[in-house]
Amino acid sequence: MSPASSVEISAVMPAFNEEGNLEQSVGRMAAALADQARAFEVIVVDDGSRDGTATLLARLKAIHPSLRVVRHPVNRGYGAALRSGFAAARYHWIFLMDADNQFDPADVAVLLAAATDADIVAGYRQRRRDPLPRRLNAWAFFTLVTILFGRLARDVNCAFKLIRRDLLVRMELHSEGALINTEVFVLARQLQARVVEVPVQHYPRTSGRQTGANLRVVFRAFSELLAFKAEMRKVEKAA
Ligand SMILES: Nc1nc2c(ncn2[C@@H]2O[C@H](COP(=O)(O)OP(=O)(O)O)[C@@H](O)[C@H]2O)c(=O)[nH]1
Ligand SMILES: [Mg+2]
Repeated sequence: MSPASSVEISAVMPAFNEEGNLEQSVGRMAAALADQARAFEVIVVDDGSRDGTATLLARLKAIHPSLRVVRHPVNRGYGAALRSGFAAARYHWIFLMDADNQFDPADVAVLLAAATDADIVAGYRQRRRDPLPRRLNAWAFFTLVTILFGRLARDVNCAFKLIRRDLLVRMELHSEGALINTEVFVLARQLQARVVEVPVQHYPRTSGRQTGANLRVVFRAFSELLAFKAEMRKVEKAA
């Protein structure tokens, strides 16, 4: 038994049109958690996928009893998907990982090794394996977030982190889109949560399409960001 095997983990994996990735990412996640956790569930949030994702997930449920599927009838966005996954989660730790095989779920061991005195263990990508336009866009967003909110984390949008569920339930999260990670860190700071950061490996996407640099996604993230900043100003003034 590994030293981490007393933990209970709900993995939350957002998926939009990931039929080429889910068999592998769900299989690897279930295997990693069977190895590392005393109890676990794998929650995939199918955010209105229009490819074969829903059919594939139904088939995977027969193979992996730990798999639970939450489905949005229409696509709502990354933040909405995470919030649905968080709401469905039952265990002590929530383990966020994207469904696109850009992370290795076995690296959860690296997060767990740092989890004892933490409320959030946030991975940061040592070397980000994304195309240049995606990295530039991420840099611009990260810079703006840092100007508006100060330093939150080394890699705010890294989709590989452990969050205590009892912390998450105290957060009123509203993001529908990619702002969700910023919202989590800002509220974590308000709640004086303990955040620990650890380096993790990142891999190129080999199947399906990245949407993280779509203009619609980017525009929504920026408009949510400005609205959230205005909201936080009001909260600070009232305090
Ligand atoms: N729920 C939801 N998930 C999405 C959406 N777009 C992408 N995803 C998922 O979010 C993860 C990251 O998406 P990706 O396009 O690879 O973004 P990037 O890695 O940040 O550039 C993947 O697991 C996608 O399936 C969306 O509109 N809704
Ligand atoms: Mg990705």
